[in-house]
Amino acid sequence: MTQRGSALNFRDFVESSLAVGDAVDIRRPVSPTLEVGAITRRVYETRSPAPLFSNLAGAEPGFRILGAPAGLSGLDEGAYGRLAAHFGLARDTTPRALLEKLISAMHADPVAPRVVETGPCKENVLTGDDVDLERFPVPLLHQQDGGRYFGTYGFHVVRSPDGRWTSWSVSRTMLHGRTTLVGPAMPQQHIGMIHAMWREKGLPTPWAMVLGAPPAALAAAGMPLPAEVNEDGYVGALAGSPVEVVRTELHDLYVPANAEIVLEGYLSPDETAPEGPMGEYHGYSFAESKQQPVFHVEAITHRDDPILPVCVAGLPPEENHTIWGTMISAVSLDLLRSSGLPVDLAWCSYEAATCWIVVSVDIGRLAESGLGERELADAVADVLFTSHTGWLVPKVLLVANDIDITDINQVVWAMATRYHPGTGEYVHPEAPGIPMVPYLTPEEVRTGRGGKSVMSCLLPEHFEGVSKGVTASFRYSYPEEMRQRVVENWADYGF
Ligand SMILES: Cc1cc2nc3c(=O)[nH]c(=O)nc-3n(C[C@H](O)[C@H](O)[C@H](O)COP(=O)(O)O)c2cc1C
Ligand SMILES: [Mn+2]
Repeated sequence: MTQRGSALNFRDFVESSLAVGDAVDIRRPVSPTLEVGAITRRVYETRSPAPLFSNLAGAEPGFRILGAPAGLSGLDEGAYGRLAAHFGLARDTTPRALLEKLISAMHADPVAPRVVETGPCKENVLTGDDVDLERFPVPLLHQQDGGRYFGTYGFHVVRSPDGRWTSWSVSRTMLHGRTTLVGPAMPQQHIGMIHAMWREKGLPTPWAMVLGAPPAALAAAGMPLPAEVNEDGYVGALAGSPVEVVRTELHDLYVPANAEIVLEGYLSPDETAPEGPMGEYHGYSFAESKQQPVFHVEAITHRDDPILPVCVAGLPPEENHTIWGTMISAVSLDLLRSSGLPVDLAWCSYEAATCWIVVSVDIGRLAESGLGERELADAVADVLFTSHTGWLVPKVLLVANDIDITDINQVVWAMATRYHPGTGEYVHPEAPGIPMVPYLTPEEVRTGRGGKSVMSCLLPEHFEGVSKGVTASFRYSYPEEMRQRVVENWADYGF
């Protein structure tokens, strides 16, 4: 028996999504070459149920792909259903409740994984000459892509040479050959740090990649927790029970026992190959490929009828926004709160492609703090732009807490009516940041610094704890009884 439930078992997550109508089992033949990508793209853009491709043209019978595993939902329960199911939460969970859940697990004691003898991921074990990544239906996701992508919704498992730090992290991998993959391992990311530790010893980095992982584990692996924090212990705290793991075939590394597919091998100390281009999280595909490290696969284990989950990155909303963005929001909110700033909520608007984070400021506490605008903006920059999470997001928007920052319409309204040109922006040319942001100059990309700012949509009176204007809206412009009457009679009016 393996552990069950949508947080800790990917197969259960798929089943429950099918059961509530937030996934569709597609039985007609679909080609992994662009058709899977095109359907999944349209699913994101129309908030349709996640496509489970059960009949892949040219693939071994039984091999399947799930697209848009955390795309937004069009169901009545709300947009965040598939995301909430990653954590075993009700599908109508609000973003605020989701963030609070993620934060409370950060403050709980880690729950270390439980090692079990075996599990479904060992149903098929391929070693030696049987190792062939091309046996799987590896999809070509966009016509601009430089290759087929195996790992778009899986995580790397690596461990520091002293054994103290196990890192689970999401990062893409492109098919390079029958037994090789290529993908980024940036030095600022934890896989890059651990890779550097092994390289210093002149050794390859023992490595595994997990696909079709327990959804809570995938999300934690896409979360910028601080260095030296083991994501596996965080998953246990988040899910309320330890993740069951099994030893890999080749190394002393451990992977979730019920994972769909596990690749094992090593990350070469110095070998690189061209990777990309790929449609990316910011919504663009740029023409160039880049030299990236090569991953050698020496063993593959997989479940019977394995399901490969796929993120077709690009224009929001896809998992770089719904998962990565949400996990960044949680870590950032926790940091801002812990530093004592009068912060209500933090949210990477999915529509902003993880290129900005909106921070709502409790104006009552702001007034008590006595902070002025520059002091507040600088304090927020100090906290975020020096952190692992803040490295990822170049722009911070400050708004008063009358705005629901999870509603993009309200954020746009605040930006348009409150941000003051010329005086409302505090730029940080020295702040380090992810070099993938599209508008960075070549110099900023080269130095890894700049292109970052805090933009204030706070008005002078917010620093006194008051709002001058009253929002002219259904909510604020009518007495309670009138609103109730209108709501009760809505159908009778003829709507
Ligand atoms: C679907 C998805 C795809 C991602 N792709 C990449 C990627 O290709 N490269 C990368 O550095 N980070 C990528 N990330 C973000 C990292 O997973 C995230 O920054 C995480 O914090 C990295 O782990 P670490 O903090 O342990 O280094 C992706 C996240 C998600 C959810
Ligand atoms: Mn980490």
